Amino acid sequence: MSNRKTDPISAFVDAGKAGAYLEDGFVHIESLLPTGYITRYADEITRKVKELNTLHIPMEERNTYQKAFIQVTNLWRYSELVREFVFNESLARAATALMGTRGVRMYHDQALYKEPSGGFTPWHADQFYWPLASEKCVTAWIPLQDTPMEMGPLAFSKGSHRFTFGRDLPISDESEQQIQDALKARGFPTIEKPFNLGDVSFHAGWTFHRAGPNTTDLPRKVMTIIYMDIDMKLKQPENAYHQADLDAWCPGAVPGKIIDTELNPVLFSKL
Ligand SMILES: O=C(O)CCC(=O)C(=O)O
Repeated sequence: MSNRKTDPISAFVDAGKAGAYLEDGFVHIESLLPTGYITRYADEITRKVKELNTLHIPMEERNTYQKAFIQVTNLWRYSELVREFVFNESLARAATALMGTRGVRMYHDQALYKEPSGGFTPWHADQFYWPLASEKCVTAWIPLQDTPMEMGPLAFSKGSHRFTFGRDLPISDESEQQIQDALKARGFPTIEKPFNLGDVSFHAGWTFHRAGPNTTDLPRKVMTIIYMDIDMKLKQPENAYHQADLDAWCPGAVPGKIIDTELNPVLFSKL
């Protein structure tokens, strides 16, 4: 990870592959992180997910969103080891290169564990939830094990970050159906393939994505890091989700001003 000239992230950034991300709205990079690097942190992430999870109702009593995954957020605040993983400077540099910004800040992190028999993740675009003034925000999706099709790897609608239909739909059965139909009608291809341990994808805030169910008897463990432009400004909240996100991820931030609270440290800066 430390050898800038030869590590895969530098190779990726230096090869100028950001163009594919900007064009497609996502990029799946194979073998971006050494497998040993991920396994060093995976058990601690899982420990924290078990400790902090508040969703304890049986699968059959859950709604579609709850069936999709256990969601535990901002783990970096609860574990020094997870903080080290989430603050990985090389990953933040890759996010910076993809978005073409002068650096990135933390928006938040979240673990998304799709349990055995966990349901599908409906089509949605994350930025519907986020009170962010520009589209320069990106999620790194990092599986903590090999993720074959039966486990529900993340799937992307290629080029859909420019498609405005469905941007007002929260994750739900309605978003799954309506967005699916609209993307199909407009001919956006769905790109869905397994992830090997070490693969990382990055998707933009407005890119539509989903995941299939987990039909295996093992949990699909995934850690995500959500980066935003170092100069990202807060947008005036337009819905209850925006307000909830503002309260959770950047309390005290002011509409029209750069988001710079203690929960939004700079993770990489070119300066
Ligand atoms: O992991 C999943 O099933 C969904 C992930 C997702 O929606 C995201 O990372 O934005």
